[in-house]
Amino acid sequence: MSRIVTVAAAQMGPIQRSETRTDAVRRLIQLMREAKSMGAQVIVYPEAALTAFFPHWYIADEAELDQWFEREMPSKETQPLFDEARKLGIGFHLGYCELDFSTGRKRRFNTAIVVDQKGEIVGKYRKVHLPGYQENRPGAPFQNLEKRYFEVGDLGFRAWRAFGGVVGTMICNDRRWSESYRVLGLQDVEMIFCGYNTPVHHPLTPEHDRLGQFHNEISMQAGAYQNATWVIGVAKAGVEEGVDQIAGSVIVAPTGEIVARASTNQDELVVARCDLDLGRSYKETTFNFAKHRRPEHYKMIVERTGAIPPN
Ligand code: CDV
Repeated sequence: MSRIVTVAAAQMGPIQRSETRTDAVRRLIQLMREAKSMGAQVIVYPEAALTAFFPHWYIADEAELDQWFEREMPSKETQPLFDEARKLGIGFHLGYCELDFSTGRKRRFNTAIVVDQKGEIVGKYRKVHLPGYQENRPGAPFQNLEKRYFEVGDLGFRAWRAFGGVVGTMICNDRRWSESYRVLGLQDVEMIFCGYNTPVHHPLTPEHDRLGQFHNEISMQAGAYQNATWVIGVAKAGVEEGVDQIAGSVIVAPTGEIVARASTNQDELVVARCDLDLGRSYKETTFNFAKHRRPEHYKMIVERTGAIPPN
């Protein structure tokens, strides 16, 4: 018997600086209601879905910086999203920026949570591959200060049981690194949620600009195929605070094929019926890790060739 999960990738148009959390949550609820009416069991929102992507500008004042982060989840402003999910019986994935005090010191993370159809948080992930740099670069058309504003995630790539299958998350730049998928693949993941904020223009490497959409798709298609998993890639798109961001949200099957794709750079739902068993034949044959992926072979190659083993 097949296990079908109907998924809505909720691409968002820009969120401007002046928009409040309440404004953003109102938009998210609107998308959630539409997704439900289209039969979705889970809706996937992008990275940092509650605010403008503030790493694109320099914030010197610590108190001002902290205002872009959530101290609790759910909070007064985000509780209505959880309530609506419970009422509609729909799960969701939400990216947001997290202020954490659990270790006795202030830490900031770029975070995503998975919430089930009862409105309960079943999984939390903190972004590992932080792009950009730490120091402000005056004169740049926009900044990329994720390394300044966030710590490297400390929760690892984890998969959880939800929606009748095994789901995992990664965030934006993580999707370009094969190990993000493989660590989830080794946990038998069946569906990966990935939100992104990706500028069209790369100030340091403008020669990459024309390839933005190609690199977006090739990364997620390869990750999906090589780990026999669905990948749901969801953009925050359009011109946000002067930064044009790619759109192109996609739903990628375990075959590596794109089965649905956004056609605008605005709020838009991309919906697909995803059979979680579609990856099974790949997991049992070509990508049967237990059968074909033998760490002792890597060791032998290192010994024979004198290659430097990884740390
Ligand atoms: N938010 C991101 O992680 N963005 C990066 C950009 C800066 C290249 C990305 O990989 O899409």
